[in-house]
Amino acid sequence: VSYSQMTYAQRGEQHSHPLVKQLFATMERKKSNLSLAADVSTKAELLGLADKVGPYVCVFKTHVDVISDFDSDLVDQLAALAAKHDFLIFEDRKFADIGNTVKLQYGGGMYRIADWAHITNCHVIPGEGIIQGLAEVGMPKGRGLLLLAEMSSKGMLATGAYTEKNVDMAIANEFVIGFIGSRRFTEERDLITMTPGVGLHASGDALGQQYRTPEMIVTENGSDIIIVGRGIYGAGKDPIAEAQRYREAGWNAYLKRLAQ
Ligand code: 5IU
Repeated sequence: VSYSQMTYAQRGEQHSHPLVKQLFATMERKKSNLSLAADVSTKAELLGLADKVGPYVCVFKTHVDVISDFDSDLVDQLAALAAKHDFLIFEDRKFADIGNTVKLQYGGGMYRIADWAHITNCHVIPGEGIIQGLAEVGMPKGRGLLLLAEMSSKGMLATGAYTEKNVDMAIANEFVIGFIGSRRFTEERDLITMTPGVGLHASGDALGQQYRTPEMIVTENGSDIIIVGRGIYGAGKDPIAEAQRYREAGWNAYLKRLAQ
């Protein structure tokens, strides 16, 4: 039986990676396969969103390098909110350099991403060394890595053989817990998929973003987690109401998949 036909709870019970076990358990407890993409530019906005929307998400996705007043207190407070509201933190860093350099970028610098982000991601354009470099820092800390097998934007180049290479590398590397992409890619190791570019109404933006519905992504394509940003906190929106709405849409799409 395909993982797409199993409940998140069942998959959590039999998963070999402790972080993914924790993720599936959180998803089941909160009945949420929703991740918030918090692309906001101040510490106050980021923490405000995490506190408001935290109860409805399983993963809180950050771009810490867009925060103008970043400091170490921000990550302490974010970690406290993650504990309070029961979510994991995903720094969408999209590493893309050689193994030795990404080690420094992941573990050090001013952000010290590996110290607080449960999940991060990388492009495999440099070859497998990037995974090995990140794993040297992240594995001892119990972190997990997603590979960028596809992107959501118009004209993106991660297709065909390149996407397939991502799948091969994910299967072969214990540190990899899954993919960013639009669908389930493999039945090996229960590698998960998280999907950005999800919206209930909008079809895209002026800079190439393309949106698909939770039903297309979760029910039809077998993805595990929807990532939603401006659909929740965009201009004129009530983030709590929208987070509830997206949580329900994502969860119903998952229940519909199980019932297929
Ligand atoms: N994001 C994408 N597409 C991708 C990848 C990441 O949109 O292929 I990889 C990020 C960018 C942003 C979020 O942080 O996901 C989507 O935000 P909106 O829902 O506001 O478009």
